[in-house]
Amino acid sequence: MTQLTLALSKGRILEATLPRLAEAGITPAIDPDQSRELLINTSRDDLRLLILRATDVPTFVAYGAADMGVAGKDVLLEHGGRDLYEPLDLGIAGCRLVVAGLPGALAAAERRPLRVATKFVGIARDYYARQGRQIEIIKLYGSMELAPIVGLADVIVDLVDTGNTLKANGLEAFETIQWISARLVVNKAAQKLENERVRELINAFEPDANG
Ligand code: PRT
Ligand code: MG
Repeated sequence: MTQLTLALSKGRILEATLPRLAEAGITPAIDPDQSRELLINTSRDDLRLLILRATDVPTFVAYGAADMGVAGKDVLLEHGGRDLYEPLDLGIAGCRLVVAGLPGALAAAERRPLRVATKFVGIARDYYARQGRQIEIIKLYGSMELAPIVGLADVIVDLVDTGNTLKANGLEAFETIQWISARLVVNKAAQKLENERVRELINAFEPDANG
């Protein structure tokens, strides 16, 4: 029997996903957090895990290099979600995508294009295009919170959970673009060709399915 491959990322997604899998009787052969191995077998002979960078999960699943994956809705929106089914909202790793900045930042930029620093370039462009607001995007890969403080941007588009990071940097959230949670995604071909096993795994992920 061919193995099904489930793509996960270290950090929040793995932390929230492993307990779900454990409830369904699926445990990794080695602890992904303690290991540098990126391909990990599980207690089920027909299922293995791929440990990826969070932003790469939809790419591996879309190309069929993984049959299924768990990724944040933010990552899926930014990827575009083509060639992916999204059958299940896992309700884990929850947060909000927000526009944030120093107090008064929006008013200060009212008469010119808004300078937006973010790693979510696609999401930010869509959001402001829908409002007909002119913007200038500054693509960053991390530490977005710094951008308004050092005058690199008027606002950031970033994820917020507790709000502690914004607060610690003197920023406030102005607008919520979208509520975010982690989703199970499935490769379209795998959904057809491996329908039974894929459905079984989707069921295993449903919180109520395991009693
Ligand atoms: O970290 P890396 O660059 O490798 O990749 P990644 O940031 O994409 O991965 P990871 O594991 O950090 O996040 C995976 C997914 O978790 C994201 O795609 C989101 O869907 C989800 N998630 C949930 C979050 C948060 N909550 C969150 N708080 N992702 C990031 N954050 C950041 C936030 O931007 C802030 O900088 O965590 C920091 C703390 O947030 P506060 O508001 O609690 O202070
Ligand atoms: Mg991170």
